[in-house]
Amino acid sequence: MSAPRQLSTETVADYLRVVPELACRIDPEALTSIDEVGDGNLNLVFIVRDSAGSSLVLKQSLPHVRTDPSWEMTRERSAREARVLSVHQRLDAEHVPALLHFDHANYVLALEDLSDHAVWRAELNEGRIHPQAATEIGRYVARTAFGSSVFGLDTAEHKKQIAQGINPELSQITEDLVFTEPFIEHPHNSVLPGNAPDVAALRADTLAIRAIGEAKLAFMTRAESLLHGDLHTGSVFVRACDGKPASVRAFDSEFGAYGPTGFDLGALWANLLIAAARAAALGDSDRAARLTQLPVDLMDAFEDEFSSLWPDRVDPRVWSHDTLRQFLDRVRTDAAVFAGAKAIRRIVGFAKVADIETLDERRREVAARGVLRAARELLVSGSADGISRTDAGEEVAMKTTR
Ligand code: SR1
Ligand code: MG
Repeated sequence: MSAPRQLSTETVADYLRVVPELACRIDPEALTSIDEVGDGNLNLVFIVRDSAGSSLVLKQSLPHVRTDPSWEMTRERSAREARVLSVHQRLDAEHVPALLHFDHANYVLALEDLSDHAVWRAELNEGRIHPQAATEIGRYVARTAFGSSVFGLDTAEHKKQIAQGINPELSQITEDLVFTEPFIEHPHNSVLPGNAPDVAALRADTLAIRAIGEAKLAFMTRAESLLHGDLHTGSVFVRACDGKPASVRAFDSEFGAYGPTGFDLGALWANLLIAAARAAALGDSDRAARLTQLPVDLMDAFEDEFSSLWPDRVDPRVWSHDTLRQFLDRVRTDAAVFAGAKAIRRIVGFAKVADIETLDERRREVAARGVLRAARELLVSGSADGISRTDAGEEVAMKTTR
């Protein structure tokens, strides 16, 4: 087997010439632009356009973390992403980019070009909220969760899907980076000197340590549905203008694996909490208050959509309305707990977020402290009470404006 071709802006045209499956999508002899736009931690992303106005995205994994070449990482993550995306596309095509082709030999996904969309995190950081995105992502999680769970698949198919859906290396990264490293001394961690006492308090907090341990156990053992796996605001595209229909798409599902359904919801919740902390730190309490509403919208939309699918459950003989209610209550609690875990990792651990990092040092320290305190409450209480208009985001607003 030959070595994978390495894509660059210089080699994309040659690459396209040898992929017949893409010949009807784009003309390699008439390319007008090839832009490398990857801004995540891991991969190369090229937007390719031709003179007929066609375009597509080529995404290629590297054998290491993009931002740290000494950190080796399996390129099989491209195959995991292609698989998760194709399952999610079947279950909810409205909320994911179309997968046009997957070239396993070269670890290249060809994807629908969504460059008329913007990354939600960037929009939030510019003060544009796109509140409908929380509702749409709630629906996306519901449809993909129901359709990949025992409720939506017959038992033999479900077992096959779980076996095919494992993602050991990237799941371990989440186990380490989210559920372990922020709670111990680790070279991946860093905080401002002013936040060191906040982190020390968290690590000395026996209730927080117990809760993160339970959350890690749940993440590692509860294979409820095929998760996106990394559903933060930087993994969501939004389009809300230009005369085109509104559109919200979840992309970048390379961390996808079976896990607890509340994990994806918690990931988004955490990043909305962080967005609220940024707004509060900048003195915009109105925007902070509006952002605190979004986890409510997210969870409500998830529940409404999941409930609407419930009549199609595989086994209505024993899965009653009570089963649904108990399941939804547990997902709500899980989402709160995972939101706490995911918010803490973005403040303390590897892979920080622009929402906080682009603040000046004084505001960053205050915002980080607010996020850590709110996240600790979510993590420890795991309470659906946390999802209210006086929820953790507002807590952040209060603490960061004091
Ligand atoms: C080494 S990967 C670091 C982080 O980037 C991704 O976005 C995931 O969140 C992962 O934890
Ligand atoms: Mg990513």
